[in-house]
Amino acid sequence: MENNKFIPLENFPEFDDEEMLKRSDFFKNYAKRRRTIREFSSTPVDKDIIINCIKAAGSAPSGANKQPWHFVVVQNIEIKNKIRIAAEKEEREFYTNRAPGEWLEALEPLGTHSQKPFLEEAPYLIVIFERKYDIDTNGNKIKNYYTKESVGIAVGMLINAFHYAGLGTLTHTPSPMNFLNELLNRPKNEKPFLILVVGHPKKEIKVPNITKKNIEEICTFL
Ligand code: IYR
Repeated sequence: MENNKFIPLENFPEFDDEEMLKRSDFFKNYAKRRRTIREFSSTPVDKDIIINCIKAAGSAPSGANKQPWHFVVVQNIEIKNKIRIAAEKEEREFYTNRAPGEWLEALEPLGTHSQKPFLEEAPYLIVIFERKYDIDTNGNKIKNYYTKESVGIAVGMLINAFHYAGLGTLTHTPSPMNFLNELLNRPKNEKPFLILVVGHPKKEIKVPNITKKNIEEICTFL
């Protein structure tokens, strides 16, 4: 019998060195144009763009290829409103009581606060859930592996996919955010990972005057 456990590597891109250098340079320059957006316009965004980007994220590598993620795409204004109310409740607590002074100081350059109008204004909230374990048809638990790492990689790819498509994103993590399970009707094996707010930036907004570390600071060659 034919062994089809392994198949030929097909359709894998191959470029010469010069082309790879050009492509990596283009990608680096393009990636550096991404900014976290905190003020979104309500301009609609074609749902097929969202689907394409989630399909790209779904191609991410994951522990034992378990793909331990679920993406809930929220467009419905009533659900967005409920998310905003619940998130702002946690955020008010965070900014007034929960966050230590050192944390608030670290956030100061970003100008964040407990009001989160973008949760209603942006056309899409994508709530990403980390599937801590799977459940088979008999209700048995099936182990997943490296779920946090896997979902982190997928979300990184999602952010880049939206950036490549020309959309702005914000990684928003109200803490705690277990209210999202109930609001979005997700099972208990799924843990909210973050909310990715997606849409066009509002016209003429300002963003924090912050910089990224240079290559010497973030990288060591041995
Ligand atoms: N979740 C809060 C606080 C916050 C925390 C970090 I770390 C940030 O990089 C940004 C914000 C909020 O969304 O305001």
